[in-house]
Amino acid sequence: MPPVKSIKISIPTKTAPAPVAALRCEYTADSAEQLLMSEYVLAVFGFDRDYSSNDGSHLIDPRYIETGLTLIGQEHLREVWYSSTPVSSGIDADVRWVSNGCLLLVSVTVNDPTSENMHIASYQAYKRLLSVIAERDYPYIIRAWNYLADINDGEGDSERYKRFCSGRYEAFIECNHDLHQFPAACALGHQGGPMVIYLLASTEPPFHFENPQQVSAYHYPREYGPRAPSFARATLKFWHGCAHVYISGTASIVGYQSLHQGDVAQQLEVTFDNIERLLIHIQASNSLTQLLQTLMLKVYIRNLDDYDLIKTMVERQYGSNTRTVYVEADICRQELEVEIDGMCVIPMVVT
Ligand code: 3EB
Repeated sequence: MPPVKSIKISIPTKTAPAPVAALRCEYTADSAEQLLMSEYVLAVFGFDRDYSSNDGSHLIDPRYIETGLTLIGQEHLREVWYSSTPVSSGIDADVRWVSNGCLLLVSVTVNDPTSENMHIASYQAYKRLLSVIAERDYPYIIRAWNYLADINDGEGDSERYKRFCSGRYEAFIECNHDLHQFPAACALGHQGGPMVIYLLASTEPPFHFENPQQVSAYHYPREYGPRAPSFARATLKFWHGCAHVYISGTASIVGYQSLHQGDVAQQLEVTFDNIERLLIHIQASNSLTQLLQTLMLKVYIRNLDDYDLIKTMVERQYGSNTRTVYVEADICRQELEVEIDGMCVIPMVVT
């Protein structure tokens, strides 16, 4: 892989014709059933774990992924990914997949593992996902999403998140995955139900980035668990006519330490700062303002009581027009109250 420094991106000053992106992401109030009628819909992500608003017919479609997360302040919103070309989909050995020629999305849903089984469940889920992306010739992972119940249950090394990290790490290493090729990711706790893991993979390699003011997660010290978390802080992928930046779950961590325990407002300020520094680091000379206009965010909130404050601060930081969903979720470190992930789009000409 070429060194990251060799990429030059410049945003055209004149308005270029709108590129046809291989992948376009939105939040929508349209029903999953309606969306999935289109062969240009790659995936629909539900925040609706009791399926109450749907008749259920979409659940068998491999393009439907229920995150198990619960929305705050909004109802019946889902995330939809559109492809510029018709997609094909199927199920291989319990792995649901959908592809459009340049990208492959794979997902698994595993009955809520017991704490004792969390390590092996995570290992097996990742092994299955990694084998399907290899067999289907989309070997490069761009982004991973991990949602599991009761993520902070268990003391010390027995915490479910730490066990999850061990299984994931072992699956990656067995597949000869290099630390520096770990994808952008998030890992959050939902309020119960199956563990859901999905990966976005591609035929061409992306570029992974670290945050200059954070220790790489895969180098976290031993006190954070027997196996460090396997993820990059952000991943840049060139699609046709644009590039996407996938921002990993970002929280109030500087170096490797959590800051401002018990103070959600200060934690959020550090999170904003981390996202800004990360984007500046990736963007180098380009306009951050322009990049921020394309942001799409998920805000994970541990305590519902913090929603109003967090929403006010997020809207002040990114503008009230920024596409955002707020969800109830446990952050993987007990002392963290809030985490943000998302993506943004760089329209570009490569020089
Ligand atoms: C952190 O920065 C917060 O284990 O996949 C963020 C993103 C976090 C991804 C993961 C965990 C993960 O360490 C937690």
